[in-house]
Amino acid sequence: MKTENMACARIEEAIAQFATTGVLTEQKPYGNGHINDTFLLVYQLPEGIKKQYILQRMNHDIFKKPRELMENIVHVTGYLREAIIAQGGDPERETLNVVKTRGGENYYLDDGGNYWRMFLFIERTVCLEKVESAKDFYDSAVAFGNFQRMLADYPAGNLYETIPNFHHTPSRFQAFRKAVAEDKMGRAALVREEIAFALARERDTCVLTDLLAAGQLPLRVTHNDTKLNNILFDEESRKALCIIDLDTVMPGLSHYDFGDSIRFGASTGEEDEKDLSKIEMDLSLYEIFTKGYLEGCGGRLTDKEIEMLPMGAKLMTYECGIRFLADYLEGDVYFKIHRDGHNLDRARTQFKLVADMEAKWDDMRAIGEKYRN
Ligand code: ADP
Ligand code: GN1
Ligand code: MG
Repeated sequence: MKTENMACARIEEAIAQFATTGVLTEQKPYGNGHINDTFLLVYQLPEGIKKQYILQRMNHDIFKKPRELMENIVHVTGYLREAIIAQGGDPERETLNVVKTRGGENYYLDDGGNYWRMFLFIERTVCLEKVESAKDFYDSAVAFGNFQRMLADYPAGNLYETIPNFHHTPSRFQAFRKAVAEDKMGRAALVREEIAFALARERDTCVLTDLLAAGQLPLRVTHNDTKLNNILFDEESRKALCIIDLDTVMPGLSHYDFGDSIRFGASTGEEDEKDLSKIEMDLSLYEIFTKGYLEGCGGRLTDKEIEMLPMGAKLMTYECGIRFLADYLEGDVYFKIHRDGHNLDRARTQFKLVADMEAKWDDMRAIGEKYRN
């Protein structure tokens, strides 16, 4: 059996708990997520057939209540499954499928306090770290819009809030300010310019939450982590097939999903690009995503929601930037890093994008107007 870089000593014990079939032949770390530890498991079935699973050690530091989180996922995927079947789709490929433990539980808690879960591996798909064609991005927009539409009547009251105030930008700003004030690693002096950039935009942070509080924007069921690598494309047809990473499905604003997709996918470079001259917010990708997302939502977004989409893009990008920068200042305790200064590089791309959006603001607003009807 091939085992590369096993981060978790208890993985063998965890694997044995789940209701898999066949003989395990390979296990390896998988994907580029910043949060959970993800592994691909390959099993051999009779007659040369292979079956694959995704095993994840959930990030218990970040997700404090894994039982509630898994209940959310089981309920949401069950709901999506019905909708997919009703529209003649394939529920094993178009939504995540939780593999239960042999005892029928949604996850396994080992003696070391690690929470493990398993999904069917969705075969013959590609996962993109960067937009490769405008069509991919358009398809992802329709898929995230559809996700929103399919969950429009989901009883939001049944959802646990897996990370309180996840996209509450004013709270994120307070946390950022605290990280600057504490300066635990003595790094603040190295990033004065970035800190000043973030502090100068405090006034923006409460725009969306104020509109929500005033009843001018509706609360919906949202994904909240809609970056392009949280969607799987069918390898053959290249269609956006399945939305994954459902850990943060919670009540939220449509702007959170729209904005997070823009910050990641409409950028001309990767999230951690060191050469900032390569980073811009591509206006044509912004337009394509706006068109696709509104189509996918099926005309359900209100005029006010559409008017505020540019602010969604800017705030989600800004918020992610201050989260990366705060993590850099706190010693890289939240997002996985793969090199020194990784979180700082990430923060810088986000701020570059924010500045670019500010320069393109009138065009972004005009695009919203264009697709309003
Ligand atoms: P994180 O929260 O750490 O981002 P994800 O749930 O997004 O974790 O998983 C990390 C990566 O693993 C994804 O970007 C994708 O490449 C891959 N992945 C996750 N679930 C599946 C699945 N069911 N089938 C195929 N690939 C998957
Ligand atoms: C994390 O889990 P992943 O890698 O898809 C983070 C998002 C950030 C993103 C930045 C639960 O997403 O909020 O926008 O990194 N997820 C969580 O790349 O914090
Ligand atoms: Mg992910």
